[in-house]
Amino acid sequence: MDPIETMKKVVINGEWEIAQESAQNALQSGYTAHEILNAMVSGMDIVGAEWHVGNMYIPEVLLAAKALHAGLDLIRPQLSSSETKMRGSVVIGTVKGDQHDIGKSLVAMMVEGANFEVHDLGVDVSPATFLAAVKQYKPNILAMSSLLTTTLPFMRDVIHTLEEVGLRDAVKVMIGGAPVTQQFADSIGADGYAPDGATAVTKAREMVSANQ
Ligand code: B1M
Repeated sequence: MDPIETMKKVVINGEWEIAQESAQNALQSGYTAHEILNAMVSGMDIVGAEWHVGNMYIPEVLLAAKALHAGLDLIRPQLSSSETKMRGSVVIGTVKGDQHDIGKSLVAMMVEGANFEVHDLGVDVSPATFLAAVKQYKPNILAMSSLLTTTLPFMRDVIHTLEEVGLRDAVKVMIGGAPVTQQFADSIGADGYAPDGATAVTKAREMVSANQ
C-alpha cells in the first residue's frame, strides 16, 4: 500500500505502535511532513465522523488520537513554519476545581490533529492561569472544558476576567463538557459550544476563518 494511505489507515485503526515507523517510511518514500500530517488529519476526520454517527466508540477514538500524536511526534521537527501554515492557535484547559482530563485531552488532540497549534494547560486551571496564557500565547481561541455542574461557573469567571482586562475581544471563547449546553454558552457570553471533539474541530475552523 502507498505509505501515505498506510499513514491514514494507521490513524483510522488506532495502530499507535506502528505510527512512527509508518511515518518514517512515508518520509523515506519522499512524502513531506505536511503531506503526512494531512493524511493523518484526514484519517482523524473519518474517525470523528464515524464516532459522530455511532460507528466508532470512545476507546477507538482515543487510540486513533494516540496514533496521530505518535506520528506527529516523529514529523514535528520537519514541520517548519515555512512548510506548514497552522490554521490558528488554541489555549485549552479544564476549569478550576475540575480534574476531568480525558474529554479535554481528546478535544486537544483532535484540534491539534486538525493543524492548530495547541497549548494544553491541563486540569484545575484558574482564571488567572487562563488569562496569563492568553497574554503569553495570544491564541485565536480559548477553549474550556468542564465535567462538573459545580465547576461550570468558573467558565463565566474566566470570561469576566478577560472582560476586566480588556482582552475579551482579542480571543474567541469555546466551551464544552458533558454538563455544558448551547443555552449555558449563550448565557455566559461564550462564542461557541461543542458537544464533542469532532464538532470542536468544526467550530475552531469556523471561528478562525470568521476572523480572516
Ligand atoms: Co467524574 N464525574 N468525578 N471522575 N466522571 C462524572 C463527570 C459524573 C457525570 C459521574 C456521575 O455522577 N454520573 C459526575 C459529574 C456530575 C455532575 O456534576 N454533573 C462526576 C463526579 C461527581 C465526580 C467526582 C465529584 C466524584 C467524587 O469524588 N465524589 C470527582 C470530581 C473530581 C474533580 O474533578 N474535582 C470525579 C472524579 C473522577 C475521576 C478522577 C475518577 C475520573 C476522571 C479521570 C480523568 O479524567 N483523568 C472520573 C470520570 C472518568 C468520570 C466519568 C465516568 C467519565 C468522564 C469521561 O472521561 N468521559 C463521568 C461520567 C460519564 O461521563 N459517564 C464522570 C469520556 C470523555 C471522552 O467524555 O469528558 O464528556 P467527556 O468529553 C467529551 C465531551 O464532553 C466533549 O468532547 C469530549 C469528547 O467527545 N468535551 C468538549 C469535553 N470538553 C470539551 C471542551 C470543548 C468541546 C467539547 O471545547 C472547549
